[in-house]
Amino acid sequence: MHPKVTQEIIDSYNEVGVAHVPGAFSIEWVTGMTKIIDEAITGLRAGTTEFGPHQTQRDVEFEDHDGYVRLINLYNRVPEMNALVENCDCAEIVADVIGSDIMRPWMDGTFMKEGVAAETATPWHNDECLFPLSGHHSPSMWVALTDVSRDNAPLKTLAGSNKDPHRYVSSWALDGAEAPPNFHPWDELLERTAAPDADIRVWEAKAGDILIIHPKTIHASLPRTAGQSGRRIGFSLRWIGSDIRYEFNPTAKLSPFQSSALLKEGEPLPEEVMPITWRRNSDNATA
Ligand SMILES: O=C(O)CCC(=O)C(=O)O
Repeated sequence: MHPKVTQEIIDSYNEVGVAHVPGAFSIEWVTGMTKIIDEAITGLRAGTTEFGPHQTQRDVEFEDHDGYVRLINLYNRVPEMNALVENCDCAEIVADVIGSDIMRPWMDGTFMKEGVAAETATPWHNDECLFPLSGHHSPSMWVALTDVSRDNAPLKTLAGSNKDPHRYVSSWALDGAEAPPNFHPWDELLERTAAPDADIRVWEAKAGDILIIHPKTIHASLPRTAGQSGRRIGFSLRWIGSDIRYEFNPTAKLSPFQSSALLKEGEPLPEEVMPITWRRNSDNATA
């Protein structure tokens, strides 16, 4: 087992749907990742950087308003970002927490918050509802790239939602798609988070900490209310582990790839488009 992973951390993942691994990344790593993200955002804001369509990778999405930057799918377009992740031991940390024997990085999101507008809050959702996948090994590895105190837009989660037997029809679902019978309405998800007895946990973090979030865990963020200048940056990388299979989801907008031609129902995702970057072996065995 990786030395930063304890049984208590694994139990937290299984019980409440989030594992907090303090100090998973060094400050040098955090500084390097922040620089890459800053360069991309500066270029996108100035119009000097463009990420055009890609043969296999999904489009880069960039939203920038009300003090909230949402930048999706940068990971596979920026080799330096890829190298930073591959040359550290985060895949092993996540694998040990979720109990996977292989790991493949999938899609990423950067969530940067500046100012104190109410819009700096991320709305309640879970990630799984948009995935055309079955299995549990598709967590988010959310990295705090700044300190994230209570007034700096920490993540909040509905404890235990990771154990939901059902899925939800996302508010971003494809229009008009007929959901399978085990999908529940989105309003139910929102009602659960607003219930007086909802077990809501708030996850403050230090720069370099990671939160490993189960794909079913219902989560959101508080708004940024910090009086000081500065910002809050979370970088979230979704991983695919051993138990994930392709499962057609008529409501899903998120294909793992730009083209679905290579995906086969009930089968693991093909390695030629989503390589396995970490495997359990005798050096990193969990026993
Ligand atoms: O950092 C945030 O505010 C949102 C992160 C998030 O919702 C996610 O990674 O799915």
